[in-house]
Amino acid sequence: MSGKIHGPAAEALASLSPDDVAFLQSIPKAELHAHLHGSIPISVLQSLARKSKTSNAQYNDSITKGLKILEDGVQLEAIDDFFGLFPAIYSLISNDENLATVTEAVIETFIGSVDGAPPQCQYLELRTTPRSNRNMSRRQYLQIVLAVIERYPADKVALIVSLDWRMKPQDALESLNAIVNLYQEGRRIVGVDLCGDPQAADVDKLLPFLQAAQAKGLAITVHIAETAANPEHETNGLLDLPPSRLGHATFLNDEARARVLKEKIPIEICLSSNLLCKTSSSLADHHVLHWLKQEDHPICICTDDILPFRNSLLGEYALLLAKPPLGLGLARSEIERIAKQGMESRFRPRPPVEVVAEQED
Ligand code: 6MZ
Repeated sequence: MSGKIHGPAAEALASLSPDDVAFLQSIPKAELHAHLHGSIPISVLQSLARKSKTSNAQYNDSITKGLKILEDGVQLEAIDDFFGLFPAIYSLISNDENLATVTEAVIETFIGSVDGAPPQCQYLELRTTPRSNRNMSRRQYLQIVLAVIERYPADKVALIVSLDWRMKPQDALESLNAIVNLYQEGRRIVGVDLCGDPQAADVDKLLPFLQAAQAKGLAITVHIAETAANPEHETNGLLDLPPSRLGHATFLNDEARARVLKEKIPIEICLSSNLLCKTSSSLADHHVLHWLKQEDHPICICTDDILPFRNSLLGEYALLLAKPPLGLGLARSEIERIAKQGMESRFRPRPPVEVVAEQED
């Protein structure tokens, strides 16, 4: 099944000359904001669906319907519609074998050479939310994902673990314990994220878990001000952490923007995602333009969810280079600078907290 990209990124890419495409392929890039279950190649999901259809009594029409929407490319009225796409995906990936299969497929999509093309990026920080089900605990979920990630060199792939706004405190605690224990065992977790449906946001509920992870030495990135409805006190509470990076940051007010600028917090920019979820009305209105006007404020260009958005990291960079209105028409030197900022915004693996042995006299 076709892995071709669609939407604004595809249009921007198609408008470039072969020399421009070769230029974009040649610059070292980091993908720092990609959700595992949102990044599964459609062909892999379809193959899991075929397997499940013949062997799994729980296969149902809503999965077929969900897959069809993903195959055709999503048409969203608003970001609220986006989160309803995931139950069909999750229902196909509830055992260790399928979870390992999709993890490998996503890593290969980003850092492997697909159809002979150069890799999308040189470094991938993949993020996922640990989910428990009758087949696995949250810790086991993370162990399966980490086992695949750790087959690759440490300078190529690392894991960010997401907490979800919809988690109950008990679920967040279970996730936190699994994250911290695995991190202290030296597993390749570099950071913790906060994501999920912004409508379910409750900063007071989840902030203590982020603070606890941070106190153990983990870097924090948060989906912040993703919609106009995210309240000021939530944004301020998250900025108080302070996070090491911000996801989206679409609706920061002037005060918050000034703080982010002063603290030089890198922003993960997901152009296609914002356009398709309609949190940005056009590229000409996109908040990336604000950050590009600031003196060297670090941003990184990311895909978010290539499965529903049918984009690619190369396509996201094409949105920077293509001439308006298809792209922002930035100079090559500026795009090189942005890509370098992305590489510099990586979370470095930190040494796990040492257990100090008692000295013998
Ligand atoms: C907020 C998002 C997201 O974690 O199950 N997710 N959360 N905003 C977004 N931008 C539009 N895109 C994805 O990957 C899928 C999960 O990531 C979060 C959602 O909670 C989604 O269920 P994992 O691997």
